[in-house]
Amino acid sequence: MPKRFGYPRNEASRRDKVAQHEIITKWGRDIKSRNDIILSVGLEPPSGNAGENLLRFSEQFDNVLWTKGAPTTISADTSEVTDPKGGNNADKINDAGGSLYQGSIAVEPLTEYTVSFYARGATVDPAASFTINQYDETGSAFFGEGTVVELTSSWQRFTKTITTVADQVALRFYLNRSGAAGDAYVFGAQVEIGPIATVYSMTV
Ligand SMILES: [Ca+2]
Repeated sequence: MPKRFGYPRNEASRRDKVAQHEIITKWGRDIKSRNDIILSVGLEPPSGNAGENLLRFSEQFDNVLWTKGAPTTISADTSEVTDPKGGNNADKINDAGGSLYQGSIAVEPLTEYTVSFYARGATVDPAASFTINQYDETGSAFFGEGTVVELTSSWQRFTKTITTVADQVALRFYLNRSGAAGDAYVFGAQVEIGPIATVYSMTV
């Protein structure tokens, strides 16, 4: 039976987590009543309920903490598109194929985490796509099913909930573009504990 949350031992912190869990759970039910799938597109949570974003450099995919698998290269802060927050902080992923990941995300075994990111294609036809992979860095292995998301010429927020495997203490946020076509734009990646994506929280 997967744990939904690993509560810290500190009592004040535990109470905060419980309160946050109640908010998140309520919002999660609202989503699931409309859209009972692990992948949600274009849904934004109510503001002010941000979970902790476990990623670093959440909108700086050019940073060395993001590994670029060939032939992927990044054009940072492109002026070709306006990012979902109205700025020019979105990054362009050049070329189809390749991969983009950030590793060493500390997690607890058998616990739900939700990954999310904003993306859009540079062209609609052929549509660009990503596969959201599940990767256990502790055991150096993919697990479970990857989820393919199709991009359009508009920004969408994609989310996927992953339950870590036994003994797993490190996860990768892992996007694969194998078989994809076209360039793509990305922004605002997040990994957080729990079964839903809360409001995006930028990290450096
Ligand atoms: Ca950027």
